[in-house]
Amino acid sequence: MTPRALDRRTLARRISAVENRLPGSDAILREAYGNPGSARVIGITGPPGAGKSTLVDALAAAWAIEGEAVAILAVDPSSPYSGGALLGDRIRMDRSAAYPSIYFRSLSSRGHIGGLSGATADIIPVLGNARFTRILIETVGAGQADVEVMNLADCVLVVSVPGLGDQVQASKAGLMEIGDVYAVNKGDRPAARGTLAEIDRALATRYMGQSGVNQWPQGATPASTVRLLQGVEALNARHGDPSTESSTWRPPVLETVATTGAGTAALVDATEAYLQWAHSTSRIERKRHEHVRQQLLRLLTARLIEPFVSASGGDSPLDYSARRIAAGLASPHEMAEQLVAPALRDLRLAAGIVADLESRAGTGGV
Ligand SMILES: Nc1nc2c(ncn2[C@@H]2O[C@H](COP(=O)(O)OP(=O)(O)OP(=O)(O)O)[C@@H](O)[C@H]2O)c(=O)[nH]1
Ligand SMILES: [Mg+2]
Repeated sequence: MTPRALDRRTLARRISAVENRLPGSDAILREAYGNPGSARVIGITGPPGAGKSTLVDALAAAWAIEGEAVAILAVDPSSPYSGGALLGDRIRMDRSAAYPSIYFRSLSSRGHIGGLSGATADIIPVLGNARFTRILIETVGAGQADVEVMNLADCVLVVSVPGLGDQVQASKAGLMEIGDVYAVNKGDRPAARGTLAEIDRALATRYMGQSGVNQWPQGATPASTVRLLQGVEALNARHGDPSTESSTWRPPVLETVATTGAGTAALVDATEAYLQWAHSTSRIERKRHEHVRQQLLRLLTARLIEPFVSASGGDSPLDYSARRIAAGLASPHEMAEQLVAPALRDLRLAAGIVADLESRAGTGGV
């Protein structure tokens, strides 16, 4: 299925409007959030040069052949000056370029109040609303912005490569916590098997005695891999706690050669299996609700704090208050109370706010 009668130019204009909060973007978002379609979001992350773009290209083509309408979002958290890298991505997208149902878009703007992840969060429903069924998001596996973007995905695919060495892999421990499916790319290199076994062992340590709903085989558990498994809570949040939940997903580890496409069919299957499971256990639904809550919280925080930090001419209320604290006139706690008390009164930020919103909705106010 090709996207709804929304031509590429209209879609690009909508995304730019949302990305940069241009006039009209709220109308676009209202429609998109209310009618987000049935898209599944797949995040692809991993170290620089692992072959993520090549793999995304192969995966997009594989999904397109199966009749999916695929959107690719290349997100660059590192800097807005990355024209070179993104141009490189375009050049490597030569397989997917053959399919009219594949749409490519890069994103490096910081014009959005929620930063890169805020912009990505808004663009996902816009793509879903345009009837894309698979949205692939590529980021470079480095830093908090990357993790935030990956949090928006229904399924996170971590791409690793042979030969990075135990040290480097360990320093990328963050990546070992966020994957739903692991791919060891560059399987044509001799060291690929070793890397695959290492990741598998690391996961086996975590899932000891638990086969997982998908029954992936487990290996031994050498102590050296334990350090890869810090941040147990983050892992549990994604996969369910193996010790308490009756239904657990044990992330599979697969070998690929992105340049030839070898292993990509199995990777598509594993991803689809995860998505099926996450849907059937309502994880996708719960996570999406949580995303919107988090986004609202970010926007509320930014809006409510703004009057305190902005200064028209002289001191901001925050600077003024800091000076009063330094002069011994109030404790920080007392100062915060004083600052917020009138705002709370005015905004009626108390019980009853939902009733107020509902009554306004009833009269067409919201
Ligand atoms: N030998 C081999 N080379 C590969 C494979 N997959 C990708 N490459 C090559 O690895 C290089 C990097 O590939 P990219 O797809 O740009 O990797 P990336 O992870 O997107 O890179 P960044 O976005 O810059 O982090 C390119 O020269 C690819 O042709 C593979 O399976 N085997
Ligand atoms: Mg890339």
